[in-house]
Amino acid sequence: MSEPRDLEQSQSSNDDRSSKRFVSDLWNTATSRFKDFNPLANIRQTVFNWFSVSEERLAEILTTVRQELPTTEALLLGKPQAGKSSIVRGLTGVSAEIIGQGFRPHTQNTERYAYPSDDLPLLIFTDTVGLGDTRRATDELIAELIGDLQEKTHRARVFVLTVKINDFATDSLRQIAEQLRQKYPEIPCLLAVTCLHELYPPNIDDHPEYPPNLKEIDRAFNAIQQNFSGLFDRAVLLDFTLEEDGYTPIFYGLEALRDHLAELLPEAESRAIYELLEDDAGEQLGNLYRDVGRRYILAFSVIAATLAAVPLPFATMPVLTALQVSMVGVLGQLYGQVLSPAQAGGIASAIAGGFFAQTIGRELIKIIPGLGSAIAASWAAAYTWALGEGACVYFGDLMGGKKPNPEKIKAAMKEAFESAKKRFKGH
Ligand SMILES: Nc1nc2c(ncn2[C@@H]2O[C@H](COP(=O)(O)OP(=O)(O)OP(=O)(O)O)[C@@H](O)[C@H]2O)c(=O)[nH]1
Ligand SMILES: [Mg+2]
Repeated sequence: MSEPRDLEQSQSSNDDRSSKRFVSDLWNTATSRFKDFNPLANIRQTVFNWFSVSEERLAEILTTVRQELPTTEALLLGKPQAGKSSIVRGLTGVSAEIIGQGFRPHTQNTERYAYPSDDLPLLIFTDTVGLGDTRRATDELIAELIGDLQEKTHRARVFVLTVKINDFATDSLRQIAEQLRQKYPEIPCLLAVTCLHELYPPNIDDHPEYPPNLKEIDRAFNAIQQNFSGLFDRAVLLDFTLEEDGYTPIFYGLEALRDHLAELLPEAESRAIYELLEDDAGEQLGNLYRDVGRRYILAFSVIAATLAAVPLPFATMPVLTALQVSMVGVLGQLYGQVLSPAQAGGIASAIAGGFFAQTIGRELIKIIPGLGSAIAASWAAAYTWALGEGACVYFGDLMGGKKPNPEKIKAAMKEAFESAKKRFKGH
């Protein structure tokens, strides 16, 4: 056992060692932090965040939009006994009770079936009453259907137009499909052709590999597509039978049906999302992009003012124009549009319209020593700002899937120009 002094000594040497370790740890962390402390990187990150739309915010808005988006709906349409309920059964697994006997109309009222379950309704299948059913006037059914469709639910929808492969008495159904297509061009339509085995040659008593490669089927399928041309976006061959019918698989073509729906639904949903974006969500998203856009516009406007302050008339015009065109290019990129300088130039002159003419006039002011340049500078800045705002409206419409509205752009430019002129006048 060492002497008390040693202990103290060892204690103090321990303290010494641990404080040394503490200091060296502190030093290492500080140096490593300092090594990591890269003010340039932070500035770069800050500037990057400043000039880019925050993904989190974007995701937040889109998530709320998605949450607001009611469940997507697939509406089954077709004549009685065409196989509508069989498709619903094939996709949702509901019992065969909903299926008819094959000769008299079965479904009496519109029924909705949630898929995969009522508590998690990712998709709603709306099974309708057969159109052209003598008992209930088709017009009444159409009115009911349109009534449902008119409900402003922002619901994404897909029509599933069901036609038996050997049914060519489909004039009234085609008229109804035309009516719906006209009224709801945004709702995609899947043409489902059913009961294939009714056209199988006698030597075939079960389903061939899918898709069937039989001329009888091809001929009829092409004729039906011809008959409904322009009224559907995709077509699929199906044969959904009951267990007791003895065909395998029972749901022949189910995968193909799912694939087509899977391709059409996002389109329907994205359209529904766009519709939703018409409302406040669209406003929020628009503002999110607009706010970031304005940071670019400010930078470009300040540069434009500096350029325009050069007291040599017309000297700066080409540079100013080039600057404004690259601003439009950068804003395009922000909104997800990759543009060549020529395209950006085209857009700049398209949305600027009359403003350019005025530019010329302003340049002449430069002749007035001292004063000219100041006016030209604030004018150039204000004009660049207005052009930027106009470009944001233009690209915002494109991003919203809408055709850019020239009046809206001009109004936005005018308003922006007036307020920017005031803002830049002080400078
Ligand atoms: N073989 C075959 N039979 C089918 C097919 N689709 C439906 N069926 C049969 O045709 C009959 C009518 O089918 P449903 O699904 O009830 O037809 P629906 O269009 O809902 O008829 P309604 O409710 O009356 O409008 C039933 O006996 C089905 O088994 C199919 O693709 N192939
Ligand atoms: Mg039915």
